[in-house]
Amino acid sequence: MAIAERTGVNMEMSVLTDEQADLLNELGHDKLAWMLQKMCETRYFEEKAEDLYIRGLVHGTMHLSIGMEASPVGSVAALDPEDLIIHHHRGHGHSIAKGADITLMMAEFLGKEPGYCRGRGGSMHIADLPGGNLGATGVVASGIPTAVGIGLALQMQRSDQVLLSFFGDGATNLGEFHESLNMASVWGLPIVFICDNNQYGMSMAVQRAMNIERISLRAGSYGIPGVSVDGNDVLAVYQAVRTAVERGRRGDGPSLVDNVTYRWRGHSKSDRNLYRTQAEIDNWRARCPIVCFKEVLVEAGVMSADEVEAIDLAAKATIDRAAEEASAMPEPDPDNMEDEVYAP
Ligand SMILES: Cc1ncc(C[n+]2csc(CCOP(=O)(O)OP(=O)(O)O)c2C)c(N)n1
Ligand SMILES: [Mg+2]
Repeated sequence: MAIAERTGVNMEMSVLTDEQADLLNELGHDKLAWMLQKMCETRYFEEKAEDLYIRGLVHGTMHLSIGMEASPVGSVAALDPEDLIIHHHRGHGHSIAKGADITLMMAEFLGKEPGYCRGRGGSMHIADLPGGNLGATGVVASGIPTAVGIGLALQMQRSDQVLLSFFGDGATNLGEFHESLNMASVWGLPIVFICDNNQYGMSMAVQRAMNIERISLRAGSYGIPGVSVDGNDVLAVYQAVRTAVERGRRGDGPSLVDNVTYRWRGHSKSDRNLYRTQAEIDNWRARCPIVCFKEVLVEAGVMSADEVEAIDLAAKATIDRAAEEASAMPEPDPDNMEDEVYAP
């Protein structure tokens, strides 16, 4: 089945529209270069993490977002630096886009003492409070009510900050999602609820778990705007999230943005991909968000093909260097390894 027919979202990205051209002008060269850099860093970070895992250097599991990079990067690109994010178990791209130190992320991954959570949290718990990244939990949907609490605090403080609350498609079937959107709507909180819709919750296809065509339709129940966009098109994501961020900053309340995308890898490291076909995976791999963005940038004359590849190579070098530095960092000491694991 064609992707557009299956998802109800127009995903033709090959021709540069007038709207895309205006958006490219508005964003400008440096911001677009930053977006490409963050997408490439996310891709290479996860490829490196997977490699380290296969070599037995990472303990526990991990959830890779390879193929989904446009969703976190396009979303965070719509924020001002002082704005906030709270994300979920598939959150490497969110952390990288929000400016996390990649060496410290890699150190956390490898269980090293200088890591973001002193090596005690691992892949799912990369938080960077000074950078406005309020972290994630592995409990599906539990970040969404937390976002409502943060949004309420921002409102009570009369802050100009906006919060992005990220979650997966599966999370939108939990009660927390519905209660949170209702409460955020009633209170008019400055939150953008963003679904990184990779179309599966573990092995459950999104269409089998709901009887509506698009997740964004759920916004109607709570009287807030909802939109589903091509989540492999970083410009489309940026545009939708920017509109929602502006609404939040004006004090007009929350919105829901559904970024329809796809994860190329399995759910986590124990996945055997028995619930989907190779043809389906190949179909989405052919629409790589990074390749598509590079094509748009070159086609629009924003950058030469050489510049695009230089950004890609620099991102790869950043990740290789981060992995090397993190590998040499010390592990927690047996005497202190329970620090910060239990509440005092
Ligand atoms: C409350 C809760 N139920 C079940 C799980 C097990 N679990 C971990 S990830 C996941 C799928 C979540 O799907 P989705 O929200 O679409 O996020 P994705 O993994 O696709 O990024 C499940 C069921 C959990 N961690 N927490
Ligand atoms: Mg999912």
